[in-house]
Amino acid sequence: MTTTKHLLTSVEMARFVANGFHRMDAIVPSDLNERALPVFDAGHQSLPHVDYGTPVKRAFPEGSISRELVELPEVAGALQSLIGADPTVDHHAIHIREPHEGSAQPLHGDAIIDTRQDAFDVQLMYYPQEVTADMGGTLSVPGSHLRRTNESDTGRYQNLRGQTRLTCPAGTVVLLHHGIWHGGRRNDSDIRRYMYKIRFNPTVPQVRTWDVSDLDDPQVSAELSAYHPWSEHATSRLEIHNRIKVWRALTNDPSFDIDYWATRVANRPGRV
Ligand SMILES: O=C(O)CCC(=O)C(=O)O
Repeated sequence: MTTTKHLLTSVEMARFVANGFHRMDAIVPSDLNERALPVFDAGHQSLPHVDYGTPVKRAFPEGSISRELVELPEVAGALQSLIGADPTVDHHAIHIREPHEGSAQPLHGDAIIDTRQDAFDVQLMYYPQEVTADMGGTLSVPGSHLRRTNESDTGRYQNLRGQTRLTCPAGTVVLLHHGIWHGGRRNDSDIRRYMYKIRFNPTVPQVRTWDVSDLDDPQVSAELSAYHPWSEHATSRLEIHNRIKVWRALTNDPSFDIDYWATRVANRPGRV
């Protein structure tokens, strides 16, 4: 991943920290989408086996769909911004929602409780075909990623205010924080729906890995202060507090704050 041309801005990074995802519609060229469809149709065995923690270039040979996907300038730039240079591949998989399959996947996060506040994995989701409302697009809950849960503990929630069910044009890529609550919806259409997921682990500190020239833009704090409708107004402050901690880590600025919240609760006069 060599590009520096398509790095995210600080405002976009702050939006990711608040929402837990970065969406890029129709950025994959149609010839790559067309090549991907029969490969994905053949299922998981059509993917090369990748050991946990394999560097991207070793995991995905030159000319492979995966390599071309991650080297698209918009994808490479967004990945570099979110996870830093030279991430490793944790795992990759093809997710298929069968036509009229009759059930949805329960809401879940792809991890046991993960308490990291100064690092996160990025999950890439790639949709090679148009996903319409009845095709069981991926449901996700914006802003849920910093609410620590244990894998499928959220499975009993059927619907949450503010959830989004993905519909998108062919060639859409979404990059997600590993903690986001999500699940494949029921496919009520006649069409098989494909999603290819790659999980990346950082190998460098995730500090100022994006285009920081707008770091002082007041819109950064505005993005980090977003409220999501799934939690009460007061509880939403906990998420903003969590985001302040993530932003401090990402910018290596322990003094960053919004409305003095983190400074106030860390105040211990006289203690080292
Ligand atoms: O099929 C989908 O849309 C989501 C599947 C998924 O992300 C999962 O199984 O963890």
